[in-house]
Amino acid sequence: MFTQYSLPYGYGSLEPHIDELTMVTHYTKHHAGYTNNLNAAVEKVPELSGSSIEEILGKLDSISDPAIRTAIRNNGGGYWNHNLYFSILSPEASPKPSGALLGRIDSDFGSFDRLVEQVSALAATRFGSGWAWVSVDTKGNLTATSTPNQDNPLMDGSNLTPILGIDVWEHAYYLKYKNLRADYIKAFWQVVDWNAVTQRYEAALL
Ligand code: MN3
Repeated sequence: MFTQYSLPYGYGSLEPHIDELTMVTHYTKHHAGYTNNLNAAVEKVPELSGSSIEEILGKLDSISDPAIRTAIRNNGGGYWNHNLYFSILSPEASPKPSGALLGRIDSDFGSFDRLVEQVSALAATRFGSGWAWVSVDTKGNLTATSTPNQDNPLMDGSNLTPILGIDVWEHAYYLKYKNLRADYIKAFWQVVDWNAVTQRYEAALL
């Protein structure tokens, strides 16, 4: 049984950057739905029992039934992606990254501001629904990419592990920002918990 990440902050605590109704709907409807649908689909594939979600997303091709494979891709992606998204947000003002992560950002992007620019551009130009990511490879190199739907870099055999993700599905911002996705992207950076991102960066290198 896969369970949703438990929010350590209130639904309204990211206001005014991310509004309460969006958070309630996003977490209790969308994320809960992906989680329930993932569990229902995985139950139909005995070979997957005991596998972690990361293992499952890394071997989608091993699922022979195409309908179940699609259900696990979409809902397993939705489950994992939102666990990441909600866990790297925080109402507390968080200092920008420092230490080894900042060094990597400087060498791979040029500067922290350049990272924000590049990821924002990927998020803004993702056509339709999807995500923009900052991922780390097994050597600690950082890369910014974007994927459609609920896909993520764990699915593509690239050895990239996302440590930050921006959800640019309309359900993530439309109640407050309507068609102004760029405004939501700017607001997103105001509530990123860089301590959580740093922990994910360090964990990926272990
Ligand atoms: Mn979403």
